[in-house]
Amino acid sequence: MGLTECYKILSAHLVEGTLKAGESIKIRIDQTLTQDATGTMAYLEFESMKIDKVRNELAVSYVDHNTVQVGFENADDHEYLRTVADSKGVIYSRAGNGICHQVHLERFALPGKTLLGSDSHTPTAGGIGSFAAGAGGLDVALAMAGVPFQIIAPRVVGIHLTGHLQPFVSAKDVILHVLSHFGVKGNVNTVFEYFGDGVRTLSVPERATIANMGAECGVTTSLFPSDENTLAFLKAQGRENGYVPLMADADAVYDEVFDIDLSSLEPLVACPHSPGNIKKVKELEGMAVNQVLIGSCTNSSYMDLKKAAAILEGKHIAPSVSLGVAPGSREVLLMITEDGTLETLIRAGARILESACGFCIGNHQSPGTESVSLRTSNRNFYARSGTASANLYLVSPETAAFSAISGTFSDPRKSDSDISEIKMPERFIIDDSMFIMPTFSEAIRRGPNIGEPPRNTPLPETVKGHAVIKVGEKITTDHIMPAGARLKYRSNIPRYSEFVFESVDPEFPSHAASYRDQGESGFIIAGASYGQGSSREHAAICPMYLGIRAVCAVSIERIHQANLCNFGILPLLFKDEKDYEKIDQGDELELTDPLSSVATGEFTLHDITKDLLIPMTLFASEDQKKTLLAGGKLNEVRS
Ligand code: MIC
Ligand code: SF4
Repeated sequence: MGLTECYKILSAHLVEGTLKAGESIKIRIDQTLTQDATGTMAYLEFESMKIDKVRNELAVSYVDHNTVQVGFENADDHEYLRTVADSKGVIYSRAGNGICHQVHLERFALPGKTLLGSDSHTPTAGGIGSFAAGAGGLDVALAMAGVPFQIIAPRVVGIHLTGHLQPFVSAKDVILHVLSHFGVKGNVNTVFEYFGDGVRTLSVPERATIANMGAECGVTTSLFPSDENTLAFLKAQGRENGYVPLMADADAVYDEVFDIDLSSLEPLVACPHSPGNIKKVKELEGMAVNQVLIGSCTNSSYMDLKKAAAILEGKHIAPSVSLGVAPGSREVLLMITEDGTLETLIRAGARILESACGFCIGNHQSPGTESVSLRTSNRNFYARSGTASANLYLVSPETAAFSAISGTFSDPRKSDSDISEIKMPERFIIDDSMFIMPTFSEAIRRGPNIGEPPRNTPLPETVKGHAVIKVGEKITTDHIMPAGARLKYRSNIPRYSEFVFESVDPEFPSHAASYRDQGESGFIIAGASYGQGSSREHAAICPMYLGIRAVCAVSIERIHQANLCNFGILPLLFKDEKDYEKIDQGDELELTDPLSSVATGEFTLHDITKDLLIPMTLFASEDQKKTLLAGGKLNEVRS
């Protein structure tokens, strides 16, 4: 039986375990990337391992999330990241060089390689044929230390593409269509692998858009074949030496196949407050739009901006609309400057924003009260924009640009512009001067906001306390640990912990801390798909700091589950989902004999208030069980 592309890459990197869907395996990681918001913790953790320099093939540290610099914290973090990169052998991508995933795709990602990044959109590099996964900072730090990465060998869903996209229908519409079918939960330990004739009609940046938002389905990664288009992209980046052809065998068998006829797709939109809430643009036509933002690691490539500019050319945005454009990288910015696209955008009324995450993470450009914001980014979670009452809609650059002109939701197929000639250039402008190569000569500099990552205590004999919070399903890491204005505290756990569950229950930090200070263990009770969204390990570290010892949920997403284990928080699943209903916030809870329960994986949760015994399953691999007993990976690697 032939192999899928996914299993070809995994078997070339397998270090431990059997390559069979559902089995726990360990793989060698070739490349790593970090970004500044998760990177400071990752490098502090790496430093605590007392290793002189990184041991994987390539490690890159990007600065793209916290570039607002209100106050000293961001700049101090950048300086720490620059100096620690220099001393540990990491390439440093300075602020201004662009968004990690866009820049990595342009300058480093290669077919057949494994890439681990401390950001959930690392799978963007699947567009070029890398097996690229997101992880918490500690797992990336370990990969930099040369430690193999543990995953569950995935089931592979083949997404069979035929036909070709119609004018004004875009790669974003492909992934929104995938989201409408697979949804945002229930896809853990799965890889989406694209194949079929339709693949050849998509350029690498278009494939990257599709792979990027596979993260919203919760899959481990998404993969495209490496073919003549991959070679063309690598040539245009002056990197054709790294090309290897790679695809599934003709007789490869997928666990499931989903067919998409690209010719039949039409412009789609993800409606508030979930990327899985999909409608057709034409269903919303006429609805007033207040803000349009084009950018983010999903849709900020050169062709994305060229297409948006072609639609805007000779026109002006509606008076009621604010249009912002953030080129994904300095390369994209140089390209659009040279060929006049930038001027077209400016003349149409666009506000040119920094090549960074910016609006996508709620760092700026918060929309007005109850306003409608159209964005080309990938997440429209509640309150992520910084304005809780705003409604965020995720669309393609074509839909965004065309709607900005009329000030209402508009189907771009009605545009009179011609975008059919916009193709990938044969050569991009290559200027690597914003990468700093390590010299191993700098002393590491730490500002006052930068503190040690806290350690948990080993799992105690008694885990007894209260249900500090009870939340529903699809709780994202943005609900748990807000970003935006709070991002600047990423390197300061005590301060950042004051904002845990800020948009859900602002009293949570004080309640949790007061239980903790009385010597109790805190519990979080949650519905399905807890911890979806980002890789931020702070969504585990900060609750841990506040005394949380167990998350009892209907289901937990992959990266968050790993982060919980890494910091010694027990991820427990209800054996019978209906038991979730029986526990109330504030109930007194105890885990019966936690130490021996870790070994068996079978726990009993005693709801003392209701006098109920609830069976739970520990959601952890054998290695993770050891980590949980030790109270987290930092205790393991330091001992
Ligand atoms: C995101 O898009 O949510 C982020 C911000 O890039 C996160 C990482 C973080 O929280 O720092 C992610 O996707 O992992
Ligand atoms: Fe940055 Fe947004 Fe991409 Fe996250 S999703 S890496 S915040 S651009």
